[in-house]
Amino acid sequence: MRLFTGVFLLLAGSILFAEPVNVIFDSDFGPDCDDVGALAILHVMADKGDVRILAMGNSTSNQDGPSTMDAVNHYYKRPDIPIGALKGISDLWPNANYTSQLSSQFEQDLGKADGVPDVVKVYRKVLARVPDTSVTFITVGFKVNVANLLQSEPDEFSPLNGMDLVKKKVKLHVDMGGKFPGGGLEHNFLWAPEHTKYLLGNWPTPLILCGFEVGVDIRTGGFFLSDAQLQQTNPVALSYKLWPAPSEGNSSYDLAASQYAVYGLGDMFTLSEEGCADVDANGANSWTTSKKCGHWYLNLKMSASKAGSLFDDLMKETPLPPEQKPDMLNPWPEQCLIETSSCYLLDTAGACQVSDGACSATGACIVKEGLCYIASTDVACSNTSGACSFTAIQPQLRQQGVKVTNFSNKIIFTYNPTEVGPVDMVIYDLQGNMIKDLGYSGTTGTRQITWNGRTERGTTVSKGIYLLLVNSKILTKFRWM
Ligand SMILES: [Ca+2]
Repeated sequence: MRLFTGVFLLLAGSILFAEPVNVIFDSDFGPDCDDVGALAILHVMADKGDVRILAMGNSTSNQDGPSTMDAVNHYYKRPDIPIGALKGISDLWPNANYTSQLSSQFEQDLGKADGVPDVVKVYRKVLARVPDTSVTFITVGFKVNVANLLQSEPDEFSPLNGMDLVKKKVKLHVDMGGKFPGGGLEHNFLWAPEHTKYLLGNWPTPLILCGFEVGVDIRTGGFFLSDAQLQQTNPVALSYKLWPAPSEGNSSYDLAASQYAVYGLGDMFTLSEEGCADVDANGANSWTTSKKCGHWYLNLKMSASKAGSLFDDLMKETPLPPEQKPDMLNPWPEQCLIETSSCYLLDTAGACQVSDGACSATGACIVKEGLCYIASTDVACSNTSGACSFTAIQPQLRQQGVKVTNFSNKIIFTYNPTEVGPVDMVIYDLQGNMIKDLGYSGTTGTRQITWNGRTERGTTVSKGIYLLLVNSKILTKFRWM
């Protein structure tokens, strides 16, 4: 059984959030129009200052899915929200009734999904720069993206793998899928069932499941169907027309999940006791209360008609102009840039950790004349004043790093191995030619190794970029001046 500190506080109803809830919205644009409705109400909640939409991704293979999201974001005057596309799978609901028309009729600037960034990269980049345990994931489609995120490797955005990055940055996952408590086949779980199983078996934060039964009778968007004028100006209205939603309104599975993610239980939901959801090879789900694995499911407490009216009221709101939007002030400004002589490079992509005593950060960086410049977009800053406050360095990563100090006629590498034994330390040029063997054998502890810029034969190297391999891993890339 996994233990979650403070989980009961987290799950308690009627929480008044002083700060907007930071969400990443993962959705299957195409198979239903309630995804469009869910994104619409999230935008309206953002206009009220209750949520901040950090990023979103599409979990279908639909080429127009991401740009349809972008069209909705443009309509709500948040055209710059990062959007990612599913990569590597071409047959997961590639067709839909509304995406192609919305994408062509309304303003968007993404184009086809093939040209849209990989959703896993988009999520990793955003997660790397936000404060710890500050993000709520909303997954209202297939589970491919979140499962792939969990299994992602360290990259230019974070030295953490996907599991550790999610553990560090995400506080809660609200997932629309499955049927509870009886179980059965449900759309979001049964497509790509192996990804569903991976998510349910491995997600490291509390997972709140909003099952089929919660939203099926909450009917919304019926008012869009008879308003031809609105369908010309509002992509949400047109999606309900083209889907087509039934005249009594469309089921609101994804709107219900989004409502919970932002407002908690409120007077709309109650929560099951903790249990464990699973799926079989066909994606049919089951629910076991005797096992505790950090899963809970929602029950609809309010009448479906009242919930539907509340959602319809949100979808009828006119988008606020940008200057009136309370969420538009970026709480993690990109102008944060620190210059420091203490630079611990982790890989050739430039991921590094830096510290100047007051601040520290992890992210992509550039080494120039012995100083380390960290790319601002990868820094977690907790205020808007321009002063940076960074997440703490992880000591074990720092210990394994190499410090580079560059002088005019020599370079000093400071290495702090965590294990006793030989240290292979070799300099290569970018063509892969070995330049100098600096290896040594010794105990743990800080060791400084000086290189005078000469090859094994004693000739001076030309100016340029070189690589330092330590124990078969490229630990730093540096410039001989
Ligand atoms: Ca959906």
